[in-house]
Amino acid sequence: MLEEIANIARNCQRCVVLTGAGISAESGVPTFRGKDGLWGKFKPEELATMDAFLANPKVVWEWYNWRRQIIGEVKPNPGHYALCELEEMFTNFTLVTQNVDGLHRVAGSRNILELHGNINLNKCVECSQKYPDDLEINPDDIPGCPNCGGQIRPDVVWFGEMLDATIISQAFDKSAKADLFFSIGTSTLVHPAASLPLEAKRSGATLVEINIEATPLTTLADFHIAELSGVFLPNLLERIKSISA
Ligand code: BJW
Ligand code: ZN
Repeated sequence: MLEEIANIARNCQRCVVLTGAGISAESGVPTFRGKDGLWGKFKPEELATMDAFLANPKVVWEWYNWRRQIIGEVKPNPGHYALCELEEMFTNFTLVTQNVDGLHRVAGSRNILELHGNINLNKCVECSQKYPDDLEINPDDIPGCPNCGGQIRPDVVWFGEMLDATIISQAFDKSAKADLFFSIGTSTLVHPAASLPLEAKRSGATLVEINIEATPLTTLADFHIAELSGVFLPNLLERIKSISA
């Protein structure tokens, strides 16, 4: 399969990659679902919704501070770095990520669409004014917005909230025009992100899924690679390079 995908990639111009929590798992960032997932210990509707925040901002902030600490200590892994190099091999390349950890940027990827925000940024719950990423939040004493007095929250997209309209529309546009689409380390359960590979496939792209487990996308994908992304992606990169050499 490696050989076949590398050959297809050589002949494609417009590549879109969708990543999820699985690509950062080998860096030590917990995923959301699955046996070691965050949601095993916490219910998403108790933490990643505005209702949860309004009901118990202290618990929600404790959870985000815990995740910020983990993310602050980890580094990109070979999967992230392979995607940086892959970016240079296509005329048109877009990296769409659901991750809020910023590791693609740290690794050096350039053309990134962050669908669900960035965990290190903050905004006001009332007026949406953004606040700097070095603002440490004490869950027992959450600061008020200097503009309006509203509470400060993480600048991420919670369930029931709209994604940034420009970013999601760019992601759909690129997906519809892609000739090659990779879905990497995502359970493809959360919409609208989960619709992107469907859009690409509908428009004729070759669909490659890299996930250690099967997902709702697996039966639709042209290829399912049940390997760690941090192992498969560097191998794929080397194979593509050897074809072009
Ligand atoms: C590896 C690996 C390794 C591990 N190598 N693989 C249409 C149909 C049904 C429902 C909806 C719909 N449209 C909207 C909805 C509602 C909702 C939704 O989708 N619900 C579903 C759960 C049913 N969507 C929304 O609410 C979205 N908003 C919206 O649509 O607005 C319009 C609207 C407004 C009002 C009413 C209705 C509609 C917003 C979704 C926001 C999601 N937010 C979160 C939290 C972000 C902030 C934070 O991080 O705290 O985003 S939830 C969480 O899930 C996070 C993730 O980005 C997202 C996706 O998870 P991901 O990345 O796929 O991770 P996992 O853990 O699920 O999977 C990891 C995978 O990796 C696994 O498969 C492993 O096997 C694999 N793996 N190691 C390769 N080394
Ligand atoms: Zn405000």
